Amino acid sequence: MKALLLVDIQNDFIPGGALPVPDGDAIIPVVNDLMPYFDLVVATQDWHPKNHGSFASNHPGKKVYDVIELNGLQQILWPDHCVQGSKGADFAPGLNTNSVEAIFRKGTDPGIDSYSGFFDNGRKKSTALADYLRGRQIDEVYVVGLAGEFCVNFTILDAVDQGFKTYLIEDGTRPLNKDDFEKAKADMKAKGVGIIMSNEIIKNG
Ligand code: VGL
Ligand code: ZN
Repeated sequence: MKALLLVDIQNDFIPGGALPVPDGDAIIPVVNDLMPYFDLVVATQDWHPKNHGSFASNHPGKKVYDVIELNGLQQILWPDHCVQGSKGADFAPGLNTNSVEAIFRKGTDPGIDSYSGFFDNGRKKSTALADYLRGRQIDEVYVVGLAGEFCVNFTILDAVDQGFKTYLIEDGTRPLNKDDFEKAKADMKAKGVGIIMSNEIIKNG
């Protein structure tokens, strides 16, 4: 069985948001068109408390994109984004959420960031996404969302690690930085991830 996993398609990650991914909103029609071809659609939501340790605003003297050590892990400092209950944390307008059967929220612990939809960055706490997928007899996971080299990339690497046959649908994502995304894709390929375009699903669906 095949699942489509929507990673962080939220207002703050599209143009006009707090941490906008260039052209991020262009994925929305692609993602909507893909949904009917899957046995299951699930989503993740970046969902930070205001005092989250990844926010530069919580580290006096530091600026956005500075790198600090947060509880023993390297942490890039971000603008405040996806604050729990804020407009920025809502799903992006136009995203069809009707067929989303479950939402996994991440980044809720102020002391640690969580790029992957499966685990926090220290791999200490699971979101139970892998068990949920297994419980639904999923063996193939197709990933779309934002941002390509961060949450999409780390979600994909954990999906592989958890034993799922994993695909990146390339026109269903956009990166913050193109060069970093190219490196991430090479890493994914080396780990056996299939990199495909949405028309390969839609035409064969
Ligand atoms: C993300 C940076 C910080 C993402 C989330 O969804 O890629 N990036 N929080
Ligand atoms: Zn975040």
